[in-house]
Amino acid sequence: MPGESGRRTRHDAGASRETDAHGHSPRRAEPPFTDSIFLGELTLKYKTLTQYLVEQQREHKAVSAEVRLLIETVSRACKAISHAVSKGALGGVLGSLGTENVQGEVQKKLDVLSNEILLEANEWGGNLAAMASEEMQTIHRIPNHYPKGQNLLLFDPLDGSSNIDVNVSIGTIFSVLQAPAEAAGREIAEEDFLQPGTRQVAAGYAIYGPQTMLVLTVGAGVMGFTLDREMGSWLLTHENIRLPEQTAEFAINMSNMRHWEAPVRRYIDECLQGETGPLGKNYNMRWIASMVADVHRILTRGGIFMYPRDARASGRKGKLRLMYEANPMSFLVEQAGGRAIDGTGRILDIQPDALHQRVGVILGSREEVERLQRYHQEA
Ligand code: AHM
Ligand code: MG
Repeated sequence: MPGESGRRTRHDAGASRETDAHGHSPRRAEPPFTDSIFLGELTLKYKTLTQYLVEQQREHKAVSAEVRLLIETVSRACKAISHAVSKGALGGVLGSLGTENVQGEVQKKLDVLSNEILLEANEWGGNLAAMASEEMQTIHRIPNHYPKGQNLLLFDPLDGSSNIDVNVSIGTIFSVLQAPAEAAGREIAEEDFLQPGTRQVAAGYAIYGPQTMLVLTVGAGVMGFTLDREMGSWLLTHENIRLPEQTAEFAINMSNMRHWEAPVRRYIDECLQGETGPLGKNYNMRWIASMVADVHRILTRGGIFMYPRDARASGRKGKLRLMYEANPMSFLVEQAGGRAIDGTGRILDIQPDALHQRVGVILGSREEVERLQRYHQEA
């Protein structure tokens, strides 16, 4: 069988070999199928991120030219972060820096490096008004010597960074908003970022795991691109990711159980009762402690992820940050057919009051999230 594109693939190699009258192959060997031919096939077989974005801009009007270029720049920065992450000890990038970020968390060398990579890559492109990051106290305006655009970029440069040194999947999360009309002609302020998640024009994450992937939405479904490391291209390998409506797999940090609110306790208690309990099925549990990896699993095979608010003073509003963790992930999950709530309400509807605001997060397969929402309403 020739390859789909009509070109030959590795698999074709034996099929076309001529035989002599005795059924033996002639001594002249076929030219070997080199890696470059094979990789060429790969790039032809899959759509690239650039092709996908150009189509979304031209045919579906789902992205503006500015946002398209912005996503391409973010994705290029993610390639550089992926490279640094994969070097590990050899790159001298493991370990802590001895500093704390605005949340009082110890910064890893790779947290800071990833933040710098994203800032540098995005400063000069002319499509941004300002950026905000988990690793920076306040917003980063585009310096005056660069042209400015209409968009606001928010990111968690390296989420799950407690997992860096133990070689577990981590990732970059990003969200794109537009500067409000009233900001035209003046300096962008932190308040201009305080928009509900429903206003996001794009969101996504890059996951640095056994494969490096970029999972993206521009409001037209969720697309997964795998990084072809040899060619340096993002290839569309997971088109229109959909989340199963039901699940029997939950993700939560069980060590916080004594602090949970009653509705979360009730739900987990019911899951643990298995098929003889009220939910009538046996549940499995997974907790990677890396939101990108947990959400990626859920987008791939369903499930429910919870980092709920709890009774601790520190947990009262949840652990995860609304603007650059919960909102982009909720946008992706909803675009894939799932749900995302803070307990009683939809995360994307929350009007933020601070850049680094925390929020309870419950997201994933529709039926389970709706069940938890009912439990919160009944409590
Ligand atoms: P980070 O942004 O400082 O890495 O914190 C966020 C991470 C999430 O990726 C993950 O879901 C959660 O923290 C894990 O927290 P815990 O260690 O309490 O289980
Ligand atoms: Mg984070």
